[in-house]
Amino acid sequence: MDVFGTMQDAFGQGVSAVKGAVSGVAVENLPFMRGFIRLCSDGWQEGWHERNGGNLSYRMTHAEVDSCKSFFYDVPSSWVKMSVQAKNLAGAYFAVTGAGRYMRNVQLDPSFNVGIVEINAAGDSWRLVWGLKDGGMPTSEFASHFLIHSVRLASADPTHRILYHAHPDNVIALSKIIPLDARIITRALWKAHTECIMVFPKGIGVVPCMVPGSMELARATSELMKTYDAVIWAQHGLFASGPDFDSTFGLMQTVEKAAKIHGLAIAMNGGSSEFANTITDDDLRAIARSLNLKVNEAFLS
Ligand code: 2HA
Ligand code: ZN
Repeated sequence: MDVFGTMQDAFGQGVSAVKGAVSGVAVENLPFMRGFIRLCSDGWQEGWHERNGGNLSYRMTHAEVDSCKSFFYDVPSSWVKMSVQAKNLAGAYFAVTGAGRYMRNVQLDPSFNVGIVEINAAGDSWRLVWGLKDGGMPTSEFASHFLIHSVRLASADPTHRILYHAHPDNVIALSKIIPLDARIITRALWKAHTECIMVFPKGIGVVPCMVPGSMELARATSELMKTYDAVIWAQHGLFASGPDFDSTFGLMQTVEKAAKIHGLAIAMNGGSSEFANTITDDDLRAIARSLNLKVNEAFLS
């Protein structure tokens, strides 16, 4: 499905060149964009972003929008209607990686690989106001990002401004060998490493293999992101949210590391997941108690 509907006409109006002499700190050097760029580079270094794999979006604050405005295009792109609507994102601005653009290149040329889009008053269309030079548009997963930002803001956690999608090897491998059940996967990951229950006490959701960029995937993920801070896309990767770039990247890395440890332990154990030693449910409860964590009790035995 074409999420963006009228895409072909979207840039009919053309996009003006970036403004010339302007005062203030360039968009690329503002703290939020530096954090954005660093996460893209770190994800690339981890090997999670082959080719144009993965994407990132950030819901900007009013102050950040104000500090960028003098750098916005004189003539933004035309409005592009989406197949989704979120009234609570009306007037929001997002920094977002571009469809078909590479995480590997973000640091070298932020304004080519990243854009800032504004959402209209109806909450159903976007237009490009900065970056994504040469006719770029937001990631093919923008429908997922958009719906999940809406869910996070409305109920799950309004402090979560960042959504990050990556293709970490061990998470994808894990999704080939384990039942696609949130409780089973969460327990395997919690028991891989004592850190895990501290980092994702609500657990990890999972959706079966679905068409990348599809509305089906966007809707299924946004439903699960009412409950979880991270959702595995089986055979594809991981979607994670967080309040800042460090914790969002850290969540991605922690889940991936746990999946790796789980797989390594199975390999060391001759293919069996009946381990000689493991983290028991009592151990998990003790960790949760010591840190006053609000753990998903349904995932404990
Ligand atoms: O951005 O990762 O899921 C490319 C993808 C699609
Ligand atoms: Zn992907």
